[in-house]
Amino acid sequence: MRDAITSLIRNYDISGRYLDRDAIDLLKSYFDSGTARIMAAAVINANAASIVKQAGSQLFEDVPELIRPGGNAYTTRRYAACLRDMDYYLRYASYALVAGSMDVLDERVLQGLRETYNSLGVPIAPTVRGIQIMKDILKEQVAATGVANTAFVDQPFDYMTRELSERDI
Ligand SMILES: CCC1=C(C)/C(=C/C2=NC(=C\c3[nH]c(/C=C4\NC(=O)[C@H](C)[C@H]4CC)c(C)c3CCC(=O)O)/C(CCC(=O)O)=C2C)NC1=O
Repeated sequence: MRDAITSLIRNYDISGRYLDRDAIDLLKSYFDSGTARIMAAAVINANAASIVKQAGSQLFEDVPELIRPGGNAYTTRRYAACLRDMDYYLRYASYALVAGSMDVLDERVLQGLRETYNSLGVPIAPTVRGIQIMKDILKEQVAATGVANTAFVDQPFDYMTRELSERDI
């Protein structure tokens, strides 16, 4: 599992280079955005349960057949599994935000996930929708703390969305 710094150092070490202009620019942007990324992690930590709950309610309102008989989130067990998955996505998004790298998502979340979902009949499209709803809720909350540009918050959520919906296995 790598963060932005360890990935950078690794790449430079492999080719035996000193940290050049590009490396310095990358480092600067990583540290300049540090406070905002930490703020996002703090917001997630303080509000995770309510973000998941709110996003779940919104998702089931938008796609009510999920919780009707025959729906994948029907029965208490599967409903709980669905919210637990949303919680995983949110928690790992907070790690990726702090790391400034999506590596943790590849390694801990996305590997084999599509196969698991396909074999259990967990529908991808509404899962992606749930991830996007959490993103929107989080962005509003991060903005409310005074962070001017919340675009960086998109990254892990969009990454998981993309990998879940497009990767061909
Ligand atoms: C940390 C990384 C990680 C992830 C991501 C993860 C996902 C994950 N979700 C699962 C199940 C599940 N996931 C869902 C999710 C949903 N169903 C819906 O209709 C909705 C669209 C969606 C919620 C948004 C459901 C309902 C199940 C249970 C399916 C079943 O057992 O029939 C399973 C099968 C095993 C289990 O039930 O625990 C895994 C491995 N596990 C992990 O360790």
